[in-house]
Amino acid sequence: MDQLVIGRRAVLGLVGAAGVATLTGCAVDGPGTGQVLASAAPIPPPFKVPLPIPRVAKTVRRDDTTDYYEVVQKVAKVEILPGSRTTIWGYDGTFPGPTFRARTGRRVVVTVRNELPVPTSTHLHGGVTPPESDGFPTDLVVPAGYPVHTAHTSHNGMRMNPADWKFHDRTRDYEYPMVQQAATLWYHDHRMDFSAPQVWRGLAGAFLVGDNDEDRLGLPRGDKDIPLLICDRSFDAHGEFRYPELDSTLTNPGVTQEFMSGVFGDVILVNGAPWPVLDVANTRYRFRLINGSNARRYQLTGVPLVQIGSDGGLLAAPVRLDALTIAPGERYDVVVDFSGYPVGTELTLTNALGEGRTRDVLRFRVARAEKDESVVPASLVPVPVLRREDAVATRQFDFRLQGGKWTINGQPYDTSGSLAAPKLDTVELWRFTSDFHHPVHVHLAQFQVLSRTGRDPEDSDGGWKDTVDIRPYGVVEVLVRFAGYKGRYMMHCHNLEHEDMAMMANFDIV
Ligand SMILES: [Cu+2]
Repeated sequence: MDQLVIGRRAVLGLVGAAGVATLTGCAVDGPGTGQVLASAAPIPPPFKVPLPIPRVAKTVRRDDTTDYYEVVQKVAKVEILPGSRTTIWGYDGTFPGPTFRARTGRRVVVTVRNELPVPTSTHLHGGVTPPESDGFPTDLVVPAGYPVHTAHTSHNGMRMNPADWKFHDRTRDYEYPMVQQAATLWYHDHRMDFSAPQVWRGLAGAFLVGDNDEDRLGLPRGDKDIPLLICDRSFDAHGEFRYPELDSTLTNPGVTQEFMSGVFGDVILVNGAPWPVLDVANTRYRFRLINGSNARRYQLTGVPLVQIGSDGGLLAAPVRLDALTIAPGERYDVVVDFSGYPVGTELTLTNALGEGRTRDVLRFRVARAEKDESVVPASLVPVPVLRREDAVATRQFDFRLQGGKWTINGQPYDTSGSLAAPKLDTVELWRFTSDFHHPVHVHLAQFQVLSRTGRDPEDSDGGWKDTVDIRPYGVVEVLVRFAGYKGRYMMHCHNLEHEDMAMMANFDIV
C-alpha cells in the first residue's frame, strides 16, 4: 500500500493507491498538503529588498454607473531574485497584477485581453458576480489562433462535456456589479486543469472594495492601507520559476507524481519580492493579507495583529490575535499598531508553520515618527449572525483522495454535473469533511463558520468567509447564505494542485 505523509516529508503515491491511503504524521500542524520543490538558484538573503506596492489600476472610462478597466495578460520579464530576470505571466505584465479599488454600488467592467500563449479564465475571488462573469474554468479567453479542440481533453477521471465549454476570441468583458460591502478580494486565473501553473507564473492580484461605512470608521488609509499578497515560489538555476508541470507549454495537464499533493516553494514572496522589508511610521497600518500560494498554509506571528476583516468584509468588532493561520485563497484584513516601538525598531512577520527559510516572511522597520490620524473603533460594522436554525437544508461535502483522485463526495469534477441546488435567498448548513488539508472555497456565496470538529470556531474564523481551512480529518460546519444571483457556480479545494486534479464541483442556485 502506498503511504501518505503530510507536512515535512510529503510523499504521495497516487498510482495504485486504489482509494486506500494511510496518513501519518498529522498530529502536528503543518504547512498543508504538499511537497517542497527546491530552488536551484541561489536563494537571496532576507530583508534586503523593499516591499513592492502594486500599482493601482486606472479606469479607461467612467460613466454614471460604471468604472471601465482594460487589462492585458502578457508575458514579461521582471526582477524577483536580485540580479536575475524571471519570466512571468502577468496582468499588464506585472506580478502581482494591478490592485483594483472598487466602490460598493459602482459597477466595474474589466476588459481582459489575452496575449499569453494559452487560454485563461479570470475569477474574482470573493466577488458576488453573475455566473457569466464568474470566471468558470471552462469559460475561456483564447489567444489568437489557439486550437480550442485541445481544451476538451480529459484526465484524472474528470468528465468533460464539449457543450460546457465557452471560448472568447482574444478578449472579453467581465462585469462586476459590486453589490457587496467593503472587502478584500483578489483575482486570479481559473483555467480548467491549469490554474496551478498559471497562478504560479504570476496571474494574481488584489481587488479591494470600499464603501461609506468603512470610510466612516477612520481606519488607516492611503499609503497606510497595503495589500500583502503572500506566496511561495521556486526558481531554477537561471532564476526562472520552477514548477513540476508535465508539459511546459501547458497543453497537457498534470504535474509529476511526487507533487500531486501540492507544490510548496522555498522562497517566500510578498507582493512578488523575496522576504522584503517595509519602512513604516510609528503609526497604525492596515494590511490586506492574501494567501496567493498554491498549497502552503502560514501561521503568521511576530507582530501584534488586530483582525478587522475576513474574506467577505469587515468584522463586527476587532479581534486581537497572537498568531493568524491563513490557508490558500483566504484573506485577513488586519491592523498593526507600530506606535509602541521606538524609531529604529525592526519587527519580523514570521511563519510558525515554515521551516528553515520559509519561517521568515516580511520585516517592518520603524523608520520615522508621525502623528497617527487613524483609529480602530471597538465596533466596526453590523454583521448579522446566522444560526443553526436558519438553515433550510443540510448537505455534506467530503473532500478526499479516492481511487487515486482528489474528489468531492467521491466524484472527480464533472463539467456537466451538479452536487446541490440551493434556493436563492436561503441559508444552508454545509458540512465539509476531509482527509488532508483542504482549503475549501465556495464561489458567490459567503458563509459563517459554525463549528470545527465539534468545537467552537477559532478566534480568526469570524465574519463572512468564502474560503475555510479544513484540517486533516477535520469537520467544519458553515452556514452559507445564497444571495445575489441564480445560476451555476462552483466549489473547490483551493490547494491549486488538488483543484486542477479534479477536486471541484458545480452547484446551481435556483
Ligand atoms: Cu485539497
